[in-house]
Amino acid sequence: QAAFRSNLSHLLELIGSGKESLIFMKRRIKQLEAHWAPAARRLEAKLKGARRDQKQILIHIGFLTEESGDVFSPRVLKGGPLGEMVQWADILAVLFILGHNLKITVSLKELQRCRFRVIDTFGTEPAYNHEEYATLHGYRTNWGYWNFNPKQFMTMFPHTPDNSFMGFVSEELNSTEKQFIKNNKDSNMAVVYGKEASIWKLQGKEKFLRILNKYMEIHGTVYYETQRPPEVPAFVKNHGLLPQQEFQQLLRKAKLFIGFGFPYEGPAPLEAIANGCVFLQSRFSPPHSSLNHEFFRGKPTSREVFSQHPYAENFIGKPHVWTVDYNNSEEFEAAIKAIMRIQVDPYLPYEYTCEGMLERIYAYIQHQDFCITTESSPLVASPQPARALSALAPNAPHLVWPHNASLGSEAWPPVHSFQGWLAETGRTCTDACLDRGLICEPSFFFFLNTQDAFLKLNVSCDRTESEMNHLYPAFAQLGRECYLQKEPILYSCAGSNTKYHRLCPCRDFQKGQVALCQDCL
Ligand code: U2F
Repeated sequence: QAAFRSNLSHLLELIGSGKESLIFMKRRIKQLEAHWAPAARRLEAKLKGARRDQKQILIHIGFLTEESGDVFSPRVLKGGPLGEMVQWADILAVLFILGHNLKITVSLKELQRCRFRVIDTFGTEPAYNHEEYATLHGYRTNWGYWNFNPKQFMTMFPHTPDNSFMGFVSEELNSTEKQFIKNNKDSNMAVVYGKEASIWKLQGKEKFLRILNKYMEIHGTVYYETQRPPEVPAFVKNHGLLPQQEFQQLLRKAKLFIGFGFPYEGPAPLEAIANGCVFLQSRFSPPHSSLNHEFFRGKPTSREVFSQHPYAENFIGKPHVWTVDYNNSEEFEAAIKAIMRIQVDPYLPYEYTCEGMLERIYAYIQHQDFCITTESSPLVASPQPARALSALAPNAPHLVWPHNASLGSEAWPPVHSFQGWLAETGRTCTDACLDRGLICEPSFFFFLNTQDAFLKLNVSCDRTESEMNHLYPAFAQLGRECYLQKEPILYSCAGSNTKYHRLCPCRDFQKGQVALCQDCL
């Protein structure tokens, strides 16, 4: 039986020391200890004494091993990426607080065969995960092709629902702190996102920096070596790389946190928004992806990134997040002026609070089981057609689980959260579900991969084939052909083709906790 823990000293001992990266992680864990404890108490109360087994968990911090070259540790104090360490520190804290038995290794020699969960910042889409398919169809990269259940990959943001969203946390403020911050904002102060001097070399930034400087004092936290002058324009007040705690203090004063387009999808914008800043970022047109951008090249995803921080844009949005075209000076200037006039409250999505992360990881440990497949679960009913209430397609048929059906299984997520929809051509299942206020749920593809499902969705097929294709099950209007999926680990929320209407499994989700359905705890 696992028991919640509130004192993290033993965890700090387990982590060991020596590397700058480990020191950074330990400092973060210590700083957040006071935030984790009340969050754990709230979750414990919510779970009402539900039995939880204590797991033996081997945590292998692969990117910090000597065998992998450990490019991160030497750059911790030099403006290199910290996002990964933020996340690992929080994962360690969560697993320890939930009461599991941890062994932590940073050496390949200590890695053992076990039931894997892979911490995978940007995600791995199913087409890249299936070795044979990836090799045959040009999806083979340096990563991926491990033939895992795609839910075994755990990401930093909810990128593709094919993977599990792991996340990290940001400090949550109480109402007194929020009020204090609001009263003490300096509406002329902007902080630039980025710790490495290279971001100041990004093309075209002079124009918008000049505009910004007309209205605001610009601050930076860019690393520099004392013997060399900082490589930032003279009008920028550069504080140098700050310890996390001091960086938060700076954000508390600032009105604006401004991104220059890099780094992609890091923790800092969430921290800025949590501290009452507005985050201003550039729209990418055309979108960046592994097809056209060096940073994403070779990453096992085809995801198109439409701004520096898509999560901030899509899950938070205005008034906290403004995404504008930086090449359009008028649009940029109008945004700055508007931002200076508005008052915004500090905001942190629930899934990035300590309680939200504890709750999500608790649910994964309790319910995710990669040793059984949906195919073998003893379900005794099938989804039924229903009339849609969706504003998108008021009369479109879709599938739901009949309420009174006896299910004979403890499927997770529970099957009554399922809805099956036929997507418009060229639409991914991720988007088709979002269009209907739902989230794609790959474990439910199984219900749609039958001739009966096509029929119930009012699709009449002249011919049906079963093939390996990450877009299947799908329907091609031309030739009225229906395609079934032959390989279950290829089921994919990601991916589209103008030729196909994809059959999409969706589910409901909790507001602020997209990883969990309404009844998922
Ligand atoms: C992301 O990594 P980064 O490290 O570039 O991400 P940031 O958003 O800059 O934030 C990482 C942490 O750095 C901290 C801040 C954040 O929690 O509190 N920090 C700091 O301690 N001192 C400072 O002066 C400024 C910030 C992403 F997370 C990675 O996955 C990617 O590999 C990388 C490249 O896209 O971007």
